[in-house]
Amino acid sequence: MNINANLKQEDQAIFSVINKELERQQQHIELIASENFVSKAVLEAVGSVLTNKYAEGLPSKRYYGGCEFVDIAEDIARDRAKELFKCDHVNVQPHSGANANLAVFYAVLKPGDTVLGMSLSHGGHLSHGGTMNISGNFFKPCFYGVDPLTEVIDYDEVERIAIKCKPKLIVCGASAYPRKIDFRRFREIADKVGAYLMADIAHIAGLVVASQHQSPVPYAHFVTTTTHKTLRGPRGGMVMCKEEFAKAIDKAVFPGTQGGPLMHVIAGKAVSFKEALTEDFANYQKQVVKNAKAMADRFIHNGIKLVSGGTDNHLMLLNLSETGVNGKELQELLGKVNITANKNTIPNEKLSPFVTSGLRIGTAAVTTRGMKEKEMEQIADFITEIINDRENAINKVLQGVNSLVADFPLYQ
Ligand code: DSN
Repeated sequence: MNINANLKQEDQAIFSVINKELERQQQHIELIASENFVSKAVLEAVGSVLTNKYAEGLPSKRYYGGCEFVDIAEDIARDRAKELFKCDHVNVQPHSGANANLAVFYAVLKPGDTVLGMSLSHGGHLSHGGTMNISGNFFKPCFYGVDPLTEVIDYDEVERIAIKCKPKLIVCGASAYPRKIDFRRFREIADKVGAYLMADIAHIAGLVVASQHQSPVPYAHFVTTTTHKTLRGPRGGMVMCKEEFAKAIDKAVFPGTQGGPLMHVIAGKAVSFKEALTEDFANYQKQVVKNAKAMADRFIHNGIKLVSGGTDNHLMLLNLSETGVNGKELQELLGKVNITANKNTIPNEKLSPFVTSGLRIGTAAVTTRGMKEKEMEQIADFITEIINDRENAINKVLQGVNSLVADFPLYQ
């Protein structure tokens, strides 16, 4: 079955969008820290007939007939996830990371209970108690951030805040934090105040699998993740937990916060977990971290300030406050030279979240394309030239980007 041929015939508009997006992905340098490129095998699983199937419930305990094959897919996904993360229990049904987080909140909290999470402007995520999100509206949020001088988490300060606000749940994990997170220390703090600990490893899941970051699994009561960032699977989420919370988590996902699971996506998750169990994947993650370090070093060499002075993981945050260009302007200028990144708030941000003084950069996607340290330096130089010379640098940098991406084909 040639899906694209049918799509072309039936819906020229969407066929054209998909082809243009493919071209964009091929021709741009993708630096959004939460994005990656899945394998063709994952694409095929997600684009499969499994999308036709309703399967509310869990394998062998469904509310629909005809689930004998999707049951196998979900069991494979669960077994592989358990092998990858060495967790007691996993639910692979959450449609997204935010849904995975919501399921944990629903499993252990009552409306009005206090949650301590990392502040959004210091790198946290809106589903960790953000006041514009259900997590901060139905629950009472309090926040920790980074130390104003070092720009890294000060665990003693987190402990002081936890003692003061007495949370029932502490959330660790971040969307824009370039340093390692000490999950063991977070568990000590949680134990001290009698709180549950949830680690959201959406960004660093691939690094955790490849031992490039401490695993939270031995320490956190709940571990949530997306499957599409460094883990390089299809867009989706999952929750891991200790055996004692297995039933509560499964119930919180369905029927608590979701209806039918997306079985085509669960099959895609299973395929990506198989890939993540390989030596190649571990080497890929090592290269992601080496690439981030090489790029960060080059920015520093070029005189660009980085939040916390560098990176330990797959991402870095440029502090643009002394450059004369803000995050929004830089994101737009980079768009003109086919470099995709996102503006981001930095600790103690003075500008609005729509403008920002920062740019977040990640190396997961460019590493999937096969780029290494040399290319990271080249990309840091492209971005530095744009920061320094703005519109005047566009023609030259665009030529450099075109020639770089031509050497690293994608989906060909
Ligand atoms: N939106 C994701 C990110 O870009 O980090 C987090 O959900």
